Amino acid sequence: MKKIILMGRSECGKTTLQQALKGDTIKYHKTQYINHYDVVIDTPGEYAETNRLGRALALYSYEADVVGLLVNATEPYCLFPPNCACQSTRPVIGIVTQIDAEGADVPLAESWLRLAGCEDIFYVSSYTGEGIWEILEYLREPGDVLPWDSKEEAEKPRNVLTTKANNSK
Ligand SMILES: Nc1nc2c(ncn2[C@@H]2O[C@H](COP(=O)(O)OP(=O)(O)OP(=O)(O)O)[C@@H](O)[C@H]2O)c(=O)[nH]1
Ligand SMILES: [Mg+2]
Repeated sequence: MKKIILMGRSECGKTTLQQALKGDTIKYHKTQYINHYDVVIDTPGEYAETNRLGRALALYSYEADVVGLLVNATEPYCLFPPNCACQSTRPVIGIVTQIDAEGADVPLAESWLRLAGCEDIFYVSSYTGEGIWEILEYLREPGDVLPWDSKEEAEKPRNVLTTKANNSK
């Protein structure tokens, strides 16, 4: 698999997407620092929100094959400046997350990602599994065995154990 680094503001769904891609049960976990999970580099939203910390993201992007910029479909604004994708030395894809959520405005999120310079854009719900297969297919390399054998398997609704709202920790 190509290694992907996920970037986006806090609560856009990076950690949940990483769990959904791996077929794990969804459990809320606030990302505190940059984590490598096999082929996914999960980053804290604060790193994208804070100029000084953003440099860590730039550095870590060199360890990835692909950069994924995430925008939650319910977000009222976008962090990514126009054409920021051209600063990357890696291909940059856009990922619209939480497309199942109430009030999701997918075309608006997509337009922000296009403005940021993303040509390939994916649309996902880590809860329902929609769009997960397309991302796995994009990341797949010859000889890879995916956690799922088919689109139907990959896009089954996930078991959501805890969310930010009901997380007791
Ligand atoms: N409805 C819906 N909620 C989601 C989805 N993905 C994530 N969430 C919820 O959104 C909240 C934040 O998700 P996280 O994956 O922790 O967000 P994050 O981008 O990793 O946040 P930080 O670690 O703070 O940077 C959690 O309560 C998730 O359960 C989705 O596809 N649909
Ligand atoms: Mg996280």
